[in-house]
Amino acid sequence: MAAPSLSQEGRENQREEWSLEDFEIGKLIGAGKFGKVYLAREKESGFIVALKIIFKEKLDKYQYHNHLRREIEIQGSLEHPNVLRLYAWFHDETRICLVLEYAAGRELYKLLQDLKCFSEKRASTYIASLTKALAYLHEKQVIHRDIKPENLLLDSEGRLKIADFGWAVQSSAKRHTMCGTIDYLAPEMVEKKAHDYAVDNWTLGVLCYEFLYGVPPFEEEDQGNTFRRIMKVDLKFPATPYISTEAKDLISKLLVKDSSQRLSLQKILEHPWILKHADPSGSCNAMV
Ligand code: N15
Repeated sequence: MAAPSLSQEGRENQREEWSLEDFEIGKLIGAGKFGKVYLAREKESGFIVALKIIFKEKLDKYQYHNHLRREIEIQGSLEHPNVLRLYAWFHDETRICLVLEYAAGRELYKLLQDLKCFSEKRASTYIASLTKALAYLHEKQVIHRDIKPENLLLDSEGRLKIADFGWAVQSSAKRHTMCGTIDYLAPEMVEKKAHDYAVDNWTLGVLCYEFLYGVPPFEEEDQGNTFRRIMKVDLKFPATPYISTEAKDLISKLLVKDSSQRLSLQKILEHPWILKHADPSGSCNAMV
């Protein structure tokens, strides 16, 4: 379904176009450091959205204005079936409101918790969708850098949506900043070295492993041990569950220390495991 009344018609105008009055606010569906996310309905069209309400006071406290502006600029310019849309934004005296796409399915990490691990069909379908989303983002000079199950949502048809751009940066050159939790981070990130697009390819390898085995590959109680295992690329494939050789081949070609030697996004989409199992429509029934 399209969102005609929320379409992007010159972002400059959106400040005047929308206000909280235009929405019926429903249940709380998410909460973060800076604000809360509600299910909401645009009164005139009946269109369902996720409305994120951020208090300016909180932004002041954490000096977060520039960060938010950059995120809005990035996310507002993106339009891809596997990237959660930002339809519009507006603000009043005290609040900034983001009108985001509502993903009616489930949060992917909860689905993974319930199922323990995914079938090769489900895992490969999600990895293919993520790869397509990342190819689009990289084309737009965006390195996501914080892909993890917590940032992935499913829509009503079971299609995956990348939903959080909390750490995304628009990159022209290699960056030196450190961020995020370490399980999903490439060696060059945990070492705080310069990094580029290939950090997202590494993360695809981590996610592919976690989807199939139920735990990320370098998980340890102690972060120091995780760090050492990432640096050594200490990759082990347990005997159970049974996982195909092709899946392990793909994971092994993504979890490569030398970032220039990791499989490219295009090659991931052409990999035998993806070709054999992934649903081309990107849909996977999440109502389990
Ligand atoms: C500045 C902005 C443009 C980028 C900042 N990042 C975000 O605003 C990303 N963000 C997305 N923050 C919150 C959300 C968000 C959108 C959170 C939850 C949902 C959402 N759309 N749909 C959901 C959602 N659907 C659910 C279904 C079942 C259970 C929980 C659900 N949450």
